[in-house]
Order: sequence, then C-alpha cells, then structure tokens
Amino acid sequence: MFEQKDTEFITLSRFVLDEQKWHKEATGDLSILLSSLQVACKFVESIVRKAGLVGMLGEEGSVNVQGEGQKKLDVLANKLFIQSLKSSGCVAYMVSEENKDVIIVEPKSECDKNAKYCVAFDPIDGSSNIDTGINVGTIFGVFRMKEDAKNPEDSFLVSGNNIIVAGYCMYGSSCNLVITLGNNNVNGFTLNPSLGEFILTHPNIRTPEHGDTYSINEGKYTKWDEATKAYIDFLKLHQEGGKTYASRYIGSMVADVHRTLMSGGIFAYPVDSENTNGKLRTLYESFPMAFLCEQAGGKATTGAKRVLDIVPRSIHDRCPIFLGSKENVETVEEFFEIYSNNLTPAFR
Ligand code: AHM
Ligand code: MG
Repeated sequence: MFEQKDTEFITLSRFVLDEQKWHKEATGDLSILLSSLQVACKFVESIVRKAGLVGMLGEEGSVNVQGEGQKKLDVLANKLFIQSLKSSGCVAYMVSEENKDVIIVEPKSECDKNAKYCVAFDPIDGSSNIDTGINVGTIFGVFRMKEDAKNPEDSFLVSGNNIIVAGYCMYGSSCNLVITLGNNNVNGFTLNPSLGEFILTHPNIRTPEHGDTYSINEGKYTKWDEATKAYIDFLKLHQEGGKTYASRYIGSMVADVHRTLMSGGIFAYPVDSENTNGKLRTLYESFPMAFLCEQAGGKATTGAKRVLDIVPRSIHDRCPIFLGSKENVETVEEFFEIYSNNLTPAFR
C-alpha cells in the first residue's frame, strides 16, 4: 500500500515502477502500457485546454456506432489513445466507444507478438459538455488476453471480475488521474502542467461509508422504474438530524463519479423507458468505475446484481448503474429487492 510522506513527490511513473517491484513475475509490460495511457491522457489534456482557441470545439459531422454525433475532440482523442496504446507494443486488442469493432493491433516486431493486454476505453466521456467548458474525462479498463479465445471479442466478453487495472483522467479545473491496480488501493494524481508530470496528491482514496449527495438526471423521473422513483423520493423526504440530501449532477460521468468517490453519496444512471438497459456502456464506463469504487471501499450495483458480476454479450453493451458509498448502495439494493418482490416499502 502506498503511503506518502509530506516531503515526497511521487510521480505516476515512479508509482507504477514501485508497484512492479512487488510482483516478481512482472515483465514490465503493464508498466509500459500504463505509461502509454499516461501519455495519451496528457496529450488529450493539452488539447482540451486549448480547444476553444484552435477551432477544436463543435461537431465532427460523423456519427459513432452508438448513433451519437461525434465531436471533433471525440475523434482526435480516440486517435491519440489508439496510437499511444499501439506504440506500447503490449496491447493486442482495444475496444473504444468510438469504434464499432474490436481494434486489432498488428505486431510490429517479434517482441510485440507476445502482447497480452486488452484495453477498453472511452476517450472523451461526457463530450456533450465539451463546448460549454464543463469537465470531461477519459475512462479505461485493462484486461488480460483470454488464452482460449476464438476471436478478439472473447477477451472482452468476460465478467468485470477480470479487470486488472481501471482508471479515469478528469480534464477539469485541474487534470486528475485516478487509478487502481486492485489490492484495495486507489490513488489520485494531479498533473503539474509546468513539469508535465502527474504527482501523487490523493494517496489511498477511501470513499466514505455514507454520503449525503445524490447524482442522477432527475429530468427523467417519469421514465424511471418504480424502484428508482421510490428510492429518489425516499432521499428527498429522508432527513438525518435535520439535514437533507443534496442533489449534484454534472452530466459527465467522470466528474460525477470523482465527486462521489472523494466525498461519498451515490451516482446513478438507471434504466428508463428510452434506455431500457441504462445508458452507460458496461465495458468502458461501468466496469472501470465499479472496480475503482469497490477498491475504494464503496459498492456498485445495477439494482439487481453487482455490476462486476455482469458478463457483457457484446462490446458496446449497456447496463444500469448505482455506485458510491457502501451504505447508500445497500439502501438502493433494498429498494430493488422490495420492488422485485412486490413488497410494501417499509421506508416511508
Ligand atoms: P458519452 O460517453 O456519449 O459522453 O455519454 C456518457 C455520458 C456520461 O458521462 C454521463 O453520466 C451521461 O452520459 C449523461 O447522460 P444524460 O445527459 O442523459 O444525463
Ligand atoms: Mg462515455
């Protein structure tokens, strides 16, 4: 577990190398892969920062596999991540929100033929917010290539319990990269733009057991299922020591989850009558965030089951998600159990 002393400056590169030291069997490939992700994040950060000045805001004019209009920054950030990960020489397959099919990396050398990692990512999440200067982010999850895989998809169509690294980079008032390699250890790094280095600023992030903030697109209330409606009604009526819950919704998953991870509470994107499986994509949005949240002591559920127990049926599958503080998520689970059993809610 990483402890930081007041006088130390731990860079992300140094942190990753230190992690490698603890794994005698490590070949160094994962460290190289993480370094490539780090470079891509810095690249995207520098572009997001000046996008309005260099004509990089607005629509590209194309539509992705999800049927969503692509922003210029979506397209550029996607290229940067693909190029950077290809250059690492340790990635065999990638899945991106912006690409219909699995991206297969052709080995450039004999050495690259041993590439064993698979990366799923959303290069710019929350991109509908880009043009108004609101926080956006990148989300990523790393898997091992499946040994008995018959085709490239197979390495991704596994339960979330197979994820080995998850993280996000938030491009906001500061640029924050939050990452976990498991072991109940989540660390946050802040980019020092003058040095071009991510410095450990939030060692061993722990999500509070309970939080009094909820984060959900409440404009969809009439389209939610009964369990979600009842849960949100409960939060509004429920007061602890005269204190009401606060509602906070940015509409950028990275920013909403970052706040939830740091300060506690709940973030949700449930099923609604238009998004019958929820909106957020299982592989590159829900899985990495659920893994981060659990590793920080929180929980993540669809309402009916633990998010990381899902096995996606296709690479762009979606799932409903409620994540955050352990106690808050357990209350969600109780509501869903009551409504699935048609019991009378005891909460009111
Ligand atoms: P995107 O990947 O196309 O940007 O969509 C995902 C985003 C999330 O960041 C956010 O939680 C959600 O969509 C917001 O959706 P809505 O505007 O329906 O509330
Ligand atoms: Mg997204």
